[in-house]
Parts: sequence; C-alpha cells; structure tokens
Amino acid sequence: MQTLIFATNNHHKVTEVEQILGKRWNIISLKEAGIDIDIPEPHATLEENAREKSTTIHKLTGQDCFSEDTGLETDALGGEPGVHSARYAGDGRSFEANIAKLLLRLQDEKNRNARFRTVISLIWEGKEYQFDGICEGTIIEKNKGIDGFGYDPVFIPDGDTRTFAEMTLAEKNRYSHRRKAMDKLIAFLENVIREKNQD
Ligand code: ITT
Repeated sequence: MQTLIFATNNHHKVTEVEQILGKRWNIISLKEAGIDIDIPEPHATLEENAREKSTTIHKLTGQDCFSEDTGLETDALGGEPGVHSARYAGDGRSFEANIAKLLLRLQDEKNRNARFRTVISLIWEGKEYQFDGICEGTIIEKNKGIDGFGYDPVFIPDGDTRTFAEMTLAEKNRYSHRRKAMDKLIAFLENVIREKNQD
C-alpha cells in the first residue's frame, strides 16, 4: 500500500479522507508523523494557503504529501467567510462562534445560497499539483444535527433536505466538496503510478 502524509491538524478531515480512500492508500496525519506545528495560513486565497501547508510539510519531511484548504462561500455576503472560515469569529476557532456570527450576518437575508470549496495541494516527487471540489447548497436559520464539524449543522447540500450534520460520513461524502477534490487527486495518483509501473 502507498503511503502519503496528509498535512492537516484537523482530525475531522483525516476521518473523512480515510473513509474516501478506503484501503487504497495509507494516510499519515501530522500527529502520526510526530509533527506538532500550527501551519500558517496567511494568504488571501484557498489555493495559496493550501500550497503553504503542503510545501511547509514537504520541506520538513522531504516526503510526498498533500494538504487542503476549505472555505464556505455565501452569495449574500460576497463570498464570506471564504478563506477566513476557520477563524471567522476570532482566533479561538470555535465552530459554535463561527456559526453564530454567520447566522447573525445572514439574519433576514433571503438569499441563502452558499458553497463549500476545497482546494487540495499535492507535492508529488517535488512538484506541486492542485485539485478542487465544490458542493453547492443553502444555509439554514438554525443548527440541525450533531455529526460532522465546522459549519455542517447549518449547511444543506443541493439534492437533499438534511444538513451535513444529520448525515453519516458516507452520506456526506456522496455530496461533499472534499470528496470531489479527493476523486481528482486519486485519479491523478492512480495514473502516475500506472505509468511508473509500465516503465
Ligand atoms: P488544517 O488547516 O490543519 O487542515 P483547518 O481546520 O484550519 O485545518 P481550514 O483552514 O481548511 O482547516 O479551515 C476551514 C474551516 O472551514 C474549518 O475550520 C471548518 O470550520 C470549516 N470547514 C472546512 N471543511 C468543512 C466541512 O466539510 N464541513 C463544515 N465545515 C467545514
């Protein structure tokens, strides 16, 4: 089985990605790799922040790795919280406080359209590749459900009537931004490995 470092400190992301990959790849989280750093995310785009995370860990380990940056973008707020999703309500990074701020800003707002967007940055044999995934949906007015993480309790993906927090992991992954980006990453990796084996 191939091994790849997933450069994240978010254990929810690791669980979701492991479910998507099944037994195809062995994912090593930063915690499992013994790396304890808070990777900076100083940039204005998901693409740049994802690259910052993967290159930081690649420099540290010299190994193939990937990271991802995800944002929730609402139409009514001009794309907010977007790249600021993790710290929307401050450096405490509290999911509850972030949701409360979002719902307050969207109070009385008719346009509840939103999307999750994930950008994966892969460092493979020293080169960087990016893959994205989008999940369109709507923001409801009150939390529903207890599963998942982040903004899951207020986000209903198009095509369903339940929030992500009311779904099992497998159900969320049927719709999710992260799964769509992971599908592209997996297709890329399977292709390069197939080509390598043919040499
Ligand atoms: P790493 O940088 O260590 O990967 P992080 O939690 O800081 O972890 P992001 O910078 O990508 O990750 O933060 C995006 C925030 O958006 C995250 O903290 C959640 O609040 C939210 N988020 C990301 N993916 C989500 C999902 O699938 N469902 C709900 N909320 C999500």
